Amino acid sequence: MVETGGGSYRVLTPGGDVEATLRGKLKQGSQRAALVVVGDLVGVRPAAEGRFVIDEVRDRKTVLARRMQGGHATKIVAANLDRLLVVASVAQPSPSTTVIDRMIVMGEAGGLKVVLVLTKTDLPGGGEQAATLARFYERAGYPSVCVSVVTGDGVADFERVVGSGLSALAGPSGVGKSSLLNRLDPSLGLRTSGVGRRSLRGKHTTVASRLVSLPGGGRVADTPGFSDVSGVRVDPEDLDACFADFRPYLGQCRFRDCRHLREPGCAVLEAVAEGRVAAQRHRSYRMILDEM
Ligand SMILES: Nc1nc2c(ncn2[C@@H]2O[C@H](COP(=O)(O)OP(=O)(O)OP(=O)(O)O)[C@@H](O)[C@H]2O)c(=O)[nH]1
Ligand SMILES: [Mg+2]
Ligand SMILES: [Zn+2]
Repeated sequence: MVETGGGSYRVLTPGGDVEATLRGKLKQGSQRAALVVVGDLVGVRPAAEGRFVIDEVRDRKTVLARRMQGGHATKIVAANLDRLLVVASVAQPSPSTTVIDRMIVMGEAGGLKVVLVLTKTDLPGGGEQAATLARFYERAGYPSVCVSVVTGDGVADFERVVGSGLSALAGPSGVGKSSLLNRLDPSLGLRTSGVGRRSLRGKHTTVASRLVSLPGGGRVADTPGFSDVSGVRVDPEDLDACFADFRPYLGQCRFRDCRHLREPGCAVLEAVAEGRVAAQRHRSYRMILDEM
């Protein structure tokens, strides 16, 4: 399923795109907010008057989910994604490792590969800033691409990263997510911030979720509600495994239920003390754990 909005779903079939609705029974059978999401593998059957209905949803390989604002309910945003592209700009807005780390956890928790996309390298000092961040996250176990849609630097690298499978872009407002997609396919004409943007504040510019097929291959989910990264959805005991740089040490702590906060004999804390794990990454871990 590649696009939803207003109760209608666009489904890619071997014979082309079809518009479909959910079969009433299937729709009512679940209490979940989103029964069918972008990326879902669905079965469609022709119905009366040339219409189609979705009558089957396959098990999901991965899910990208976020917590609803102010509540404990979670919302699945997309399914079966292969990777999450965590987008941060070197400036305007300045990058925050805390925000980046939260988004990484969101991807890890859903079983996605995570790739960092560092944008606006054309801005003064941007190249060095991007290289520093790339090195930092490389050490933590995450690859990155540095890109500028102004100079075109790194655009080919980005295109290679998204060139196969299903990806989603996550990142705060204004980091250049839509600009990147427009650069790969100018015919998309996605709205980018600038003229008229202010007046749209508070509303969702994108009301529907959709998967964009790129000319160079691959599909990218352009889903609303991704700027809000406060809603990490993961069980507290699984949070440590969402930090790639902690993983080599998990299971080596003295206590089996070690939270890696101040426990004696903690292998993660030891790695932090010895500089094998960045202190900043551990701070992000503690912050996210504190909020749970
Ligand atoms: N200098 C520079 N500016 C850029 C670059 N990419 C995007 N911008 C600018 O950054 C602003 C925000 O870009 P968008 O593509 O709208 O950002 P977005 O991440 O889609 O933002 P939301 O849709 O609000 O989440 C626009 O004014 C772009 O022109 C870049 O590589 N270099
Ligand atoms: Mg955008
Ligand atoms: Zn520990």
